[in-house]
Amino acid sequence: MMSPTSSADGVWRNLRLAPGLAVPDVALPAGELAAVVVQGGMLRWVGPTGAVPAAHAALPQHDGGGALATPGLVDCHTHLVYGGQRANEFAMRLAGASYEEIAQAGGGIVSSVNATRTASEDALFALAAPRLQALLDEGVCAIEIKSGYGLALEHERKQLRVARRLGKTFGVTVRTTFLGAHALPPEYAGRSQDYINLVCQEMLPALAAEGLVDAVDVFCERIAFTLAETEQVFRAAQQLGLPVKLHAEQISDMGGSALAARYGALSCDHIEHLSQAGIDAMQAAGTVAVLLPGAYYTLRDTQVPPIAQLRAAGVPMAVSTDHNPGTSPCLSLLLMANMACTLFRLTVPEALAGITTHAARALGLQDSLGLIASGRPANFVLWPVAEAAELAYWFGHKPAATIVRQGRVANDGMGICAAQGARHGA
Ligand code: DI6
Ligand code: FE
Repeated sequence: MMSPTSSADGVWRNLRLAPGLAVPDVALPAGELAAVVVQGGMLRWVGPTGAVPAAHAALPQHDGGGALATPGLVDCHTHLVYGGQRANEFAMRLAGASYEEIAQAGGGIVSSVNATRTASEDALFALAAPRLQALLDEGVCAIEIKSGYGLALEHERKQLRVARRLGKTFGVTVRTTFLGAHALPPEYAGRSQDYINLVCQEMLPALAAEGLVDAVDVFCERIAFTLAETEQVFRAAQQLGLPVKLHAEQISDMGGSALAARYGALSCDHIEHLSQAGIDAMQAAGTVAVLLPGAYYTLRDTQVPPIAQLRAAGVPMAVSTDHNPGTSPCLSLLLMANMACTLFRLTVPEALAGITTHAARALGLQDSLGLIASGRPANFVLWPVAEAAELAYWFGHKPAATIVRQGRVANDGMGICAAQGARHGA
């Protein structure tokens, strides 16, 4: 399943650093091509190709030939592990049903819950692996994966264990998020408070103790959980020292973002109906706004998130696939960058920061991912494009990129290593 990889250690010369996504150690004169030095899987030096320190001369040398270099992409909001698929709901929506109507009729999230509960851990892994591979092939180096289709301890555990196993098997950074409060499981119908008690008192503490939880999320919405229930989950997370994030203001303005900000949330996600008070609270807390144009597109939403206000307030904006079987069966982060520009009117630099720097911040990984800078693990992508805007401009196209992930050449689509015949460790 997996392609063999080789060490990326070496001097990668003649690159164009994507504007705003790199921090050189030595300033780059305008128009000069850059080099990055990788040693021991880490970025050791970033600067002009003509100024690479002599100490690195013995490393393998790779000629990037003027390729554009970006940090490895970060997909900061996915529901990648689940059983089944929901093409039938796609057809129902085409026939006029709304997402809320489908959910209320017993479809929606609950149908994925049934398919996930009946699948074994191995089966879930086998289903998720090609989805992950598709994202990785486009340059993703780190991904968040949520639970939330198990809604019972053993099944949430199964999802989170698969997420961890995906990270180890594929050599990719995986951050797990416990989303036990995603939907009310059928066996708790009419007993929302009992289910939230179970989430807070049993499921979350057990899964956290097993090391399966990096963050905690809630679907705060009128078809899901109330503000008070959300806060109860946040308090449980806080007691365990776990950061929170929130599916907020997707369908209505519940005030969830302001609540999440009060708990120092890493991010508030969707936020089509976010108010100015919510924006101000997020700004004050340093919470990232995660934009999910795939769900907006699938649901044919018409309420665009308040981009101009977020921009004016200086709230960092990330962009993610929200990969899930109901509202965003999407496996291209570059397509989401395109849609963030076309549908939400992000600028190209905003969209590219949204799938790198700000996405890393939404995972609390801003010090190690999302920028090309020395002292960080080597995660970068070399693209055969003339200008950075092409990454958001093309759609439905997978550029033949060369991908360095966790210090390994995961993919040499541009043939840079092959062309050099450079020495590589095994
Ligand atoms: N918001 C979403 O976009 C997904 N979950 C959520 O809370 C949709 C999940 C699904 O329909 O299966
Ligand atoms: Fe989601």
